[in-house]
Amino acid sequence: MQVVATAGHVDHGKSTLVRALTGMEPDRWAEERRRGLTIDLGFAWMDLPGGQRLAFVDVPGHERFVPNMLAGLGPVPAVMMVVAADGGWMPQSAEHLAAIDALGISRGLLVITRADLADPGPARRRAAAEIAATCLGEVETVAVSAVTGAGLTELRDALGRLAAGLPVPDPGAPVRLWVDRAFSIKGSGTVVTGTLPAGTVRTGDELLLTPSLRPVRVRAIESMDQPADQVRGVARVALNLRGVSREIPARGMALVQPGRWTLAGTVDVRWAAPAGARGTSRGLPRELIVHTGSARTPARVRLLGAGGPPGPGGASLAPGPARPEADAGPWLVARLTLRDPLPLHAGDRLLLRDPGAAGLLILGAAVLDVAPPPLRRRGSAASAARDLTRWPDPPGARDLLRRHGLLRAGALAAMGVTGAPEPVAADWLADDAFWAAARERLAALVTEHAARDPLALGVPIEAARSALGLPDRRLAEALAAEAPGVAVAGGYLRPVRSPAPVRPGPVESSPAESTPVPEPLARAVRALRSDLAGDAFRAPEADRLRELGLNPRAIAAAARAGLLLRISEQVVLAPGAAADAAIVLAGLPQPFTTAEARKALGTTRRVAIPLLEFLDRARITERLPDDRRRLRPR
Ligand SMILES: Nc1nc2c(ncn2[C@@H]2O[C@H](COP(=O)(O)OP(=O)(O)O)[C@@H](O)[C@H]2O)c(=O)[nH]1
Ligand SMILES: [Mg+2]
Repeated sequence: MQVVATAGHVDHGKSTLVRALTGMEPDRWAEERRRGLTIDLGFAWMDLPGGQRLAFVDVPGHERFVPNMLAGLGPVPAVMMVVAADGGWMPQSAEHLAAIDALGISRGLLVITRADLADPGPARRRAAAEIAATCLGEVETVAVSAVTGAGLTELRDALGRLAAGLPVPDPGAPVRLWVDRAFSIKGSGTVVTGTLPAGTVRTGDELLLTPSLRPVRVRAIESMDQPADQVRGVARVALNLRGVSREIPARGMALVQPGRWTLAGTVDVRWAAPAGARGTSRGLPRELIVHTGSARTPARVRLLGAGGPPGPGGASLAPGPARPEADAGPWLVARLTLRDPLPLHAGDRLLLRDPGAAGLLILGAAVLDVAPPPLRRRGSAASAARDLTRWPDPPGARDLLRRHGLLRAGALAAMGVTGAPEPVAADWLADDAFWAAARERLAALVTEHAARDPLALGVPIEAARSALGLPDRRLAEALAAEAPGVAVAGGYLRPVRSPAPVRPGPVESSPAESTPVPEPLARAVRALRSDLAGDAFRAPEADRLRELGLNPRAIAAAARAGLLLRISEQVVLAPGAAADAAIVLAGLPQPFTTAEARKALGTTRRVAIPLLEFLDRARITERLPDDRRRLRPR
């Protein structure tokens, strides 16, 4: 199935044509039929000669109803431009064509209607020339009369060729259904309709209603009055929803698949400066109406700069702290602050419109960034513009990562770009250059710290994270693992080959590994130490001690010889374990709970509690009245 919207001046015969092709009435309202005037969107469909279904979204031509027209045009892939033979090229012919061009709709055909009333030649030549100058380019043209039926067969064939030539969208694409109608049916609840451009909707699916992101469930689906279990775009669909009260959905809201869209309140966009002053840096209004899909919202406009052309290669730019004085290139980059946030992807098209006093302005802008970083520093607008004028359309993962440095994989996917690299840590993606620079900064941080304070334990990972401005501790860990000359131990970063200084303390003061002990005891101790090698704080269980013949007397002897650290009767660790525990605990936010300590040490309560008490006694840690602990200052 495909969906085509009509376009053209009022009274040029759009609705009559849809009626003649489909046998259905596109003017749904009694008032429309009484006045013979399309006010709102109409919907009808036909079977094409090739067997394909083609649905029409019939739009109003009257200038007062342009917003309704744009709501119908927004999500469709193709248009049928209608010009009356006796009417010729008219203001809304031009306005609708400008909208088609701004939205980037590149498929369509031209129909000269009312051909029984006048020679279609002049209207056809003018319209074809106007259309050729837009992204529609050269289109097939058919002259028809809905009264005599002349040309209708040719038109059906031309529509068949148009539909057959349209790309088949990806059934796995993220679902975004712009609501163009919402109503309630007694007994079944809320129904919304819209043009599904791509992706698949199934009964039972959970979708989010924008802008609230309230979840709703698809109870039933109809497409062209037929019930369906699932429907793939392109299609006209009606969804019966569960989870919404009747008042909630309205035209301009969208149903989106969770996690696959960014609800954007601020977007960076780029457009080609039109001829004439308006829409260029000089004549740009401070506020514009943004149209996309069936939505429209006012937006504040902040011009960032001008330059171009996009893509790799020379972008010359006229930077300006406030507003560039002159256009240095054919491309303008601006930041839009939307009054109502919209579900968007980088690469989406926005129609920017100003029905202002200085004459109608329609611009077609490409969305570059749906979550742009704030422009805080002086000159950051100009440098953003310099960068963004060169971005490809649509932008790719690398462009967004270059700008943001770091992004979560889910956030990047919700921006709608492909080509994401492998994560650097957990679900974090990084720009190569950003990551390399961060690695260098981390190495420098660790070296400087060690030079300043050679006896220190090193830089706690948390401190490194915050010094580098990283949003997640795991990023600091991943960087440390990669950084040249940096070793990680117990939550501290220090230069390689600089051993951790052991805290001097009463318990660790006799590292007398050489004290002779009987060989069977030495063997038992070696076995126990190898148990502890991988998991320093997992003290062996009583069974294991018994198996090794380590009874309390043997343990006491080994501890006296400095071969073991005896924490309690049944808890034995390697010598140095207390110092290592101190290093780990120093990496925790202070003070910490027993549970936090246990987790950080990777051990059980059986070990953690006596170990903490041991550290308290050794005056390494301090127990607070609320049972939490902190490391004592050295
Ligand atoms: N003679 C003639 N009249 C037509 C033809 N198509 C439409 N009309 C008339 O033109 C008027 C406007 O048509 P309508 O479909 O409402 O135009 P729309 O505003 O573009 O939808 C109506 O009175 C139609 O009957 C045609 O091919 N020949
Ligand atoms: Mg009409």
